[in-house]
Amino acid sequence: MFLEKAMFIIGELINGMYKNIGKAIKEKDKAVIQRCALDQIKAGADALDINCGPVSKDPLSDIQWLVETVQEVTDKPLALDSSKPKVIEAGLKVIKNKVIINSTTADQEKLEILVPLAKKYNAKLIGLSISAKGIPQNKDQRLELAANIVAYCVEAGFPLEDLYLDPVLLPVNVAQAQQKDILESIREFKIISDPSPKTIVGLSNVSQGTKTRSLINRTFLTMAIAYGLDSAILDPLDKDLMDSAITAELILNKQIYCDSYLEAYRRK
Ligand code: THG
Repeated sequence: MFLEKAMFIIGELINGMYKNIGKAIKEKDKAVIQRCALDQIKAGADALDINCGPVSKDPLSDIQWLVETVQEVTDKPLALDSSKPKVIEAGLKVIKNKVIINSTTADQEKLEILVPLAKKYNAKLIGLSISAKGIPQNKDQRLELAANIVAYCVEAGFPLEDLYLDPVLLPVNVAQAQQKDILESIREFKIISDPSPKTIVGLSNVSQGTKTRSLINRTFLTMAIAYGLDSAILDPLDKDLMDSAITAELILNKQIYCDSYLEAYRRK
């Protein structure tokens, strides 16, 4: 049976925003970081996001320490997550595993640095459909910014199959009227060019500040998968969330049904 490619899952938990990780970075406690890496992989993560968090005093050296610490226990791809190109560049200097640059915006000054770096390191690149002017308020603005990123990559000879466009999820409790437009952007990003770019979301953004986080995350993810989502940054330790994702893919013929398909996925 021919199966379409399954979703690419990036574990979000190595992020200094989480108290335990922030503390481990400060104290250079390798065991906490390595356990967090291995737990996420065991739960089905294909790659790991690496983010030193908002309070890091020395992000250039912190990201290098995180990358080296994680590479001691896994050869899965790492997503270097920072809004500062200098921090990403520092992480790239010590990378051995496959790498994803997370992320560029549609701003010229970021594209100029990050697209050549992605080429140099053979990295996949996440492009956020935002700019210094702010977060778009509708689908047309998201598409315009995404198309700018695609055009830059074409011009620079960066392969579009390695570009992941991110509409940037907003919390449903503050931006409820935007959610449908965000879902539709996922479908429309795919038809900006041929070959298609890929699509990705940072899922947990959608439920920030709400009281039913897990339910909102898995419902949004299921719907986004129906709109053609290729990849997500999420908490793979949320078993209900992973089960929903695997089942949505089963319905789309991206997983083979057997009575134990959930267990079979985790043994992949
Ligand atoms: N797109 C891309 N990358 C991203 C994001 C995105 N990287 C960062 C973020 N968004 C995705 N990762 C997270 C990680 C944690 C949370 C949300 C998104 C989160 N944290 C808890 C909170 O803020 O409530 C922290 C709780 C705690 O301290 O335990 O929700 O959109 N490309």
